[in-house]
Amino acid sequence: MRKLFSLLFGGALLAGCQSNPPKTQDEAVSKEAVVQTDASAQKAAAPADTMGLPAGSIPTIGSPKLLFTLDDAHNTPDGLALAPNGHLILSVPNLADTSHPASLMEIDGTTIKPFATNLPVEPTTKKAAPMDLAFGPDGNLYYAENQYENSKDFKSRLMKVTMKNGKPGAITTAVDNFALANAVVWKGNTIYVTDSQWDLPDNDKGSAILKFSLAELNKGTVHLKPKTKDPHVLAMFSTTVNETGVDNGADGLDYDSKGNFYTGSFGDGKLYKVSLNPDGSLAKQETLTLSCKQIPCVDGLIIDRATDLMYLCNSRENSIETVDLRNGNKVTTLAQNPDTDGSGGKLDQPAEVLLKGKRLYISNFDHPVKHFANTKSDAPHTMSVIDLN
Ligand SMILES: [Ca+2]
Ligand SMILES: [Ca+2]
Ligand SMILES: [Ca+2]
Repeated sequence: MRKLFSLLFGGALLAGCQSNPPKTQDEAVSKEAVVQTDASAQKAAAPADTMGLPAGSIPTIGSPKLLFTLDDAHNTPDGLALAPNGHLILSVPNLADTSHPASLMEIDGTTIKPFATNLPVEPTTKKAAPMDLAFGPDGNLYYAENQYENSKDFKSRLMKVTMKNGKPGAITTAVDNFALANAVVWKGNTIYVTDSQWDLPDNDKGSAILKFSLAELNKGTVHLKPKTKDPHVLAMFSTTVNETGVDNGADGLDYDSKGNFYTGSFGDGKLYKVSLNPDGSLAKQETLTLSCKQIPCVDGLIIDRATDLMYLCNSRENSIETVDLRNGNKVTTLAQNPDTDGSGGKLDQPAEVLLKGKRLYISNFDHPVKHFANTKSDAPHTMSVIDLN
């Protein structure tokens, strides 16, 4: 037993936790500058935000680079999908300023252009609100919709963009009656979708992962039954509401090299692992125990299945964290900034990440709630990248 303990302890020591010493003179100087700025800011801000993030508590780590500055008509970039031709598709729900219609953009290297601009609005809210998106095995593009900020009455949808010769064609409703459809991922012929507000009659803090087969979607629009454990529900979660007051649950979604799914809660930061039986039904769901650092808020995430390293957006603390799923769920902060407007590629409430080769693409959502490091939606509206080595 003692040997086991010493082995475990030794392992923990070997794994080591981040201490973030400045690596270069520039970094040392900027770290110093942050400390000085925040010390004066703390005097003014501390009394107003004692339950949240004290001013000066957010360090500068890493140096994400600016990829694009978007205009005011594209004020809230969010979901990212890798297209079959290697381009990226970006969703822009414009939730920070809904006077501009939502759209999809296409990214080819360092250029960005409109991809689909006339997204079908939901009939009652009169808005489109695309979030995460992914190409299916049928070659078509599917996007989740977040109508929750427009209506709490289960108006969100999963939409299908029919692709023809690499161009978007008709856009139709694949599934309706979500509360807040958020992330999507295809695995084989099944699409998995998180609903961050899948409440039940006895639990208004509910959220869920739901799943749909391509064969079922091909038969026509699927109508979910709100406030029930609909047959499409794979796993359900419950959010413990903290001082942010946010009860949104399951958000980002991906799977590891063994086919286990992971989602994280936006409201309380819990990370969940969901394992399936060979027939696709739920085998087990568990809350991950993290080492080195706790994460208070999980937005978009992606797993590099070559290494089972997860990259996730810690929206509240304005950072990108990695979670090493093969090494004790060790959390390391890859990049972090205090409150910024996004200038120069600094993080501005990251919401979604996509890994292509060694480049990590980051959408800066910049649409905060209370007690977030990011305090306001502001121009510039930006995409950042981090080149991994
Ligand atoms: Ca709720
Ligand atoms: Ca901004
Ligand atoms: Ca901002």
